[in-house]
Amino acid sequence: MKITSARVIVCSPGRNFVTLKIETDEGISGIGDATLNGRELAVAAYLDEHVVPALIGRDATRIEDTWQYFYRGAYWRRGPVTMCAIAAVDTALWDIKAKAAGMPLYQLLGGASRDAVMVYGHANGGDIAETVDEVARYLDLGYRAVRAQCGIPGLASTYGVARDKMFYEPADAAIATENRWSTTRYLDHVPKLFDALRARFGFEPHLLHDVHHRLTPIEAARLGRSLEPFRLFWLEDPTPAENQEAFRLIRRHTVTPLAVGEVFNTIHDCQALIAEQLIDYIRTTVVHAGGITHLRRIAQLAELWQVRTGSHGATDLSPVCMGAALHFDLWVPNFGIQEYMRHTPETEAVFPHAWRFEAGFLHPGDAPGHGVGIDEAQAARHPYRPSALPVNRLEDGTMWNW
Ligand code: GCO
Ligand code: MG
Repeated sequence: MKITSARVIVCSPGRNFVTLKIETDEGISGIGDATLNGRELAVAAYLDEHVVPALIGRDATRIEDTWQYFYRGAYWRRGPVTMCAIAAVDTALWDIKAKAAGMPLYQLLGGASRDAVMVYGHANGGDIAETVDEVARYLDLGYRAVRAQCGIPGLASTYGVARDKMFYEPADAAIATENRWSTTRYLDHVPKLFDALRARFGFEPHLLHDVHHRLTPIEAARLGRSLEPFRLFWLEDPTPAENQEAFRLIRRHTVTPLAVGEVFNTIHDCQALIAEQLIDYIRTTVVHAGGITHLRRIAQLAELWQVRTGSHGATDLSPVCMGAALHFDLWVPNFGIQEYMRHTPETEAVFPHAWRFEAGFLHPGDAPGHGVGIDEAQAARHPYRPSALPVNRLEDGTMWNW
């Protein structure tokens, strides 16, 4: 089966998405997500200039060889732009192979290891009372797991708190908006939030929290310890993780489970975190970590060390990525949880999908392939709009991690 065409489709149905569509001489086509939030056109150009020309004429069934060709063949290894581009090719080829086999993708991977995939929602509010009500809303929708994010007294805005509660979209301006940050205020406030949540809901619902890379290792250790009475499912991205060794320090001080990896793009970013058992959940996902082919290698390394998966699933990961991720999740033996931030109705109209939500779980559906399509006429109605993620500064103006 030969690849006859490959096209990059950029659209913005409420937010930007980059999609690669690959067509073959057998009339079977597949799509892959290539969206890198705030840097979308860098990946589109990488695909257009450096990947698409080399795809034409290749054997569409040679997924592993194609992965190796674009990874080793680039000479310049790793990095988010390269790995998103490779992920898009890989996802589209798995889609094609599964369609050719007449199977849902999870069957090709080895079949279902569970009935459906537990997901968590992203509840947020300006203050504790509002956040508690938002968590209640998710529990009413059937969620078993909810991530809770809350405004911090004295800070005008912070990560995770949205105007539109169900569709959190941080990339909200052409030039990055500036936030201000105070670790002291934050560390004082977060335990009060989880105290209020456990007082209202008890210990049955799983509760999660995202620190969004903002603490130093010793501050993260202190937060983890102070949250221990509230038994979190996980504490996410407590400190930036370029330096994997930093987690040794956090781990020495707390038994709060740790989840890391949404900004990682290869197995080399998390090798020490996994092999030293410094984390409990690895959050790499299909689009940012080189597709199904590479995510599988990461998950299988993690399995050796009883680290479970918890893939990133924010709104900037398109429904195509979500579809592929759900097939992966249904199969992967060491599955933990899947993030699920809802997409807007405009996005859903562009990307019709077989996956479905029921009582806190997602199922990828049984359509051949990954079960997500793209309505190109709808996509054309939503042209690209430049949009950047915010930046963050300390109260004295020092640049910090957003
Ligand atoms: C999450 C993430 C997101 C990111 C966003 C960046 O856990 O959902 O932290 O909210 O900020 O995906 O593009
Ligand atoms: Mg996160």
